[in-house]
Amino acid sequence: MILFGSSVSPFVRKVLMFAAEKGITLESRSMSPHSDDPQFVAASPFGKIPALQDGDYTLSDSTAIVSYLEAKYPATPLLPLEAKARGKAIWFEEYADTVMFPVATVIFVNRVLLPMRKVPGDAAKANELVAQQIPLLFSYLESVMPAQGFLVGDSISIGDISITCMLINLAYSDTQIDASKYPKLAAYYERLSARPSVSGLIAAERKWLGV
Ligand SMILES: N[C@@H](CCC(=O)N[C@@H](CS)C(=O)NCC(=O)O)C(=O)O
Repeated sequence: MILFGSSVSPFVRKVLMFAAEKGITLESRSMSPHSDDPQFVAASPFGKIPALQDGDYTLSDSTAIVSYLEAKYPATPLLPLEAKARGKAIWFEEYADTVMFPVATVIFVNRVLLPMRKVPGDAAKANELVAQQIPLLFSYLESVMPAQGFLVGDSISIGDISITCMLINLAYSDTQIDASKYPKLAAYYERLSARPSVSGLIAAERKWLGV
């Protein structure tokens, strides 16, 4: 199975971490959005990353891809089987993808990605989001965070993976979690980002991004 997309995208990293937690081997093929690579174009009709190719089957969108992988490899479930737990895990995935991402991506692009490409970023816009939006995002997470373990149940789920992958992009963007204000969130991020399923990616991405 080939996964197209650069892992500095939190959506691509989500799929790579998900696969690693399940022990699934994916061939990770680094790809920018809107690449004209014919295999990628066939897998991603709107040019977004990630996209998957599994033989003659193709799929775009991280949520669709992890759902496919979960159904194909049901061992070590990362989408909880119990109804209430499943609902909460998907909520945290959606919170990461639709509430955190619009904020995190503007900060990441302006503080890290554009400067890496020698294009000036809008530092004022990033600073404004860090000052005004990040406290709202982190306060909510702190309010739902357990002192130990995971967001839902006794084991890691798609909710943890999605939230962690979004926090990683914020960490690259000099948006650290202040442990004096958000102690449970800070400890959670330390635990989750140290997992072997993602720690190697973080080291490689930091090197590539120069952060
Ligand atoms: N909902 C999609 C979002 C994917 C997405 O927006 N990826 C970004 C990179 S982080 C992208 O490809 N952007 C290019 C574009 O939106 O045209 C998913 O979960 O995969």
